[in-house]
Amino acid sequence: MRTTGLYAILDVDAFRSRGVDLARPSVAEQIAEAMLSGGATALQLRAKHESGRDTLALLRRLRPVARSAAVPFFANDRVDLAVLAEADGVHVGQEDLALEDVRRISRSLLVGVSTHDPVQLSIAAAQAPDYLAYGPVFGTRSKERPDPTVGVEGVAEAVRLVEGRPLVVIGGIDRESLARVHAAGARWVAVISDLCAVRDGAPDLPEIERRARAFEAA
Ligand code: 3NM
Repeated sequence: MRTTGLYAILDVDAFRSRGVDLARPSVAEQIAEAMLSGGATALQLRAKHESGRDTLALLRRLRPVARSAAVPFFANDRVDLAVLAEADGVHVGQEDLALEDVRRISRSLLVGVSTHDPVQLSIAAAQAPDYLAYGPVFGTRSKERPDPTVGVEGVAEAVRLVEGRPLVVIGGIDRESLARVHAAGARWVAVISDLCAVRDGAPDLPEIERRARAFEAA
């Protein structure tokens, strides 16, 4: 797994709030293709308010898209859905299953763990998940009840703490702030909002690809 560049998150609510319904035929697939054509090194489906059944259907639609691009595909929160959809991995938060329990369910899934302060990060790092996530770096509107922002100083601290383990930083990162995040030592950034280009009620696919490339090329 390449752990640099852009970790693209396709978020159902973020597109919905911009008037785009990912359940419509081909829409989710086209957005994912645009993100991957732009060079994203990982793809996650995030569906915080969909039913398990609807989320699984979306995961199954996106599974082949990520596979064609040979990019690891992650489900969010739900280990059961990751297994059923044959995703490559699952991203778990502090209130989801613990890493050791995810591994009891599946030995082969890649596992990423969300952390939000140095203590959580150190504890998670000691368990050696496939990657660690840290944030929010900046203010974000994509998460309900986000933890306090860690800022670029927090990114630099996280880079030191993980001692070379794969780290993705997240939260309010956009094309403008990217350089500061890189300067703090981060090499892999996860993004929702700044990839959500929508025009006339439809995803602006060339723009999504262009934005993904901007993160990837930086
Ligand atoms: N997790 P945007 S911040 C999903 O702090 C998520 O762990 C966070 O979206 C964390 O790029 C966040 O729109 C939202 O800010 C990221």
